[in-house]
Amino acid sequence: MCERCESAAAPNGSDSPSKRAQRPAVGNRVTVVLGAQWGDEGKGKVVDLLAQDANMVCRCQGGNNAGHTVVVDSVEYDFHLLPSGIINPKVTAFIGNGVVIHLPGLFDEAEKNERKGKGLEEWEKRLIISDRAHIVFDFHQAVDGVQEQQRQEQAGKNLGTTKKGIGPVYSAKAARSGLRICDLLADFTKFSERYKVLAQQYKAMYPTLEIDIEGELVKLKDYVERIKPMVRDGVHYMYEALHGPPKKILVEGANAALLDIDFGTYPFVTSSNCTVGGVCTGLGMPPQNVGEVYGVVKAYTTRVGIGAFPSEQSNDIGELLQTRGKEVGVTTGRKRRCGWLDLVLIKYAHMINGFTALALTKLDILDVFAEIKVGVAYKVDNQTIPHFPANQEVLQRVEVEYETLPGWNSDTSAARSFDELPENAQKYVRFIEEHVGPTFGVGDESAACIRGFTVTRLHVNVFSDYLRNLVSLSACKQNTDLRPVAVERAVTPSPASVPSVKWIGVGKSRESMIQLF
Ligand code: 2SA
Ligand code: GDP
Ligand code: MG
Repeated sequence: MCERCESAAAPNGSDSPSKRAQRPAVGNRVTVVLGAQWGDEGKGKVVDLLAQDANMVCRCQGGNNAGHTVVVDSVEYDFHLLPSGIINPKVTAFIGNGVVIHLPGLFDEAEKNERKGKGLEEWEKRLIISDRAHIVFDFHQAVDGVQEQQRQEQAGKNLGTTKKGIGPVYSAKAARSGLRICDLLADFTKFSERYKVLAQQYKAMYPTLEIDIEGELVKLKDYVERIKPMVRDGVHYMYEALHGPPKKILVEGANAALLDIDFGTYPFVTSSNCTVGGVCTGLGMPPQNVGEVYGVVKAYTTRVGIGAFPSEQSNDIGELLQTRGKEVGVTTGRKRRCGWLDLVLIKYAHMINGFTALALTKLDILDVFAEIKVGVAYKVDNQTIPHFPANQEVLQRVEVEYETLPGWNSDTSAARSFDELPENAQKYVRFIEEHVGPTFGVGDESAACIRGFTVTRLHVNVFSDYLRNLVSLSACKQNTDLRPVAVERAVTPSPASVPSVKWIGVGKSRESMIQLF
């Protein structure tokens, strides 16, 4: 068995069984759920579903800027810092070192979700917090607001942050002036000194900022005893979870690929790595323990906040998506901007994350459209561009090339199997699946004969035969160095590179998720 992908063969086919037996066991693998667009794809719902038989659910990055909605038995839960899987009373929830924690926010959220009518049970006994996680203070949130105001005044536009202190606290972490949970629980006098220095630094930078230092310290001290039983050395805790008895471990990504600090639409991004790398750095675990990586894809695109959005529909279509999809921010109540599904950005997210499967949500929102457009390529100055642009001015200028698919004009919300979906809805799903595989990029000359093709699991065999013929018939005439073997390697993607849709959402509840085998 290949240990990474659990397929029958090792990736390069070179490991003998005896060699493999000598290697230490990798341990449990985590299943990761990541947003493939600009967030709010329905990650919370997917995590809740997968958490039905999970032992542990983790958050690895972000803070209470995230908003994950889960509906169980018609009761709606909103999570921001707590992993959504915590609804399952058998699950242990772990908040890793990569998360930034606003303690009042954490307790408020938990208490809201356990109040009468909601069923969050005994969360305090089931929540584990890494001692290396950074603390968001009230002044970080205030600074977030001041920075947004300054951006507006100085540059004529802000970033549209959630004002939850995310940028300031990750900046302090990088500047090495931040304070962590382990500092709060150690010597409170030393913690207070460092808190005062940090507060003074911010006051020097933002003279209008008011911080009640002594009052805040009293409140923080109150949290020490409350959180002490939950705090562990996160690395050790994770190591034991991975190497102890078999466990089903889930990781819930917050925000999404296009909001990632490195790969997102910078500077209109959040301040953490919302892509797969953030799982290892945010939990303290090796990459070989990453198993399935689900990319959650909304059947159309939304974005909350400022920044380029190539497939945005600032018209009746966008309005209809917004109202039907009830596209309103869970944390801030802002209206989400809406547009057609953009496969260029899903492919880009897949290149970074290596999705092993997709969960497609909110297909039901498209039920009323006579025809549905899907973005399949970007043009700049009338030239198709082969990659997702890094520069925001360029991204603002891209023209999206769409394919138009027929709608299904009927209610899908009662469908519980793929066969029960209208034919055009099935085609829409297959269209997405077929277009998320990578576009080939082998050497320049050879790329000339295959540029523009996308290979999917469905056509990989046919296509590689076709390419071999094509290469031997024409391209090789021009380039004697182009050997079919090189092309063959290029057109045989690993299973991880061609994700299939495993779940389709046609409603808010768990039951409305259709599983595809
Ligand atoms: P921040 O607050 O510094 O992380 O904001 C930076 C950008 O990241 C975007 N962002 C989000 N986008 C979608 N959903 C988010 N969570 C909430 C939700 C958002 C809400 O689930 O609805 O309630 O408005 C989220 N969090 C951050 C943000 O819009 C900025 O563009
Ligand atoms: P997350 O941040 O990715 O967890 O997503 P949010 O919870 O912020 O936003 C997704 C919204 O869509 C929530 O209100 C969900 O209840 C809702 N939702 C999720 N999946 C579906 C679906 O398949 N159909 C419909 N109609 N709503 C859905
Ligand atoms: Mg959300």
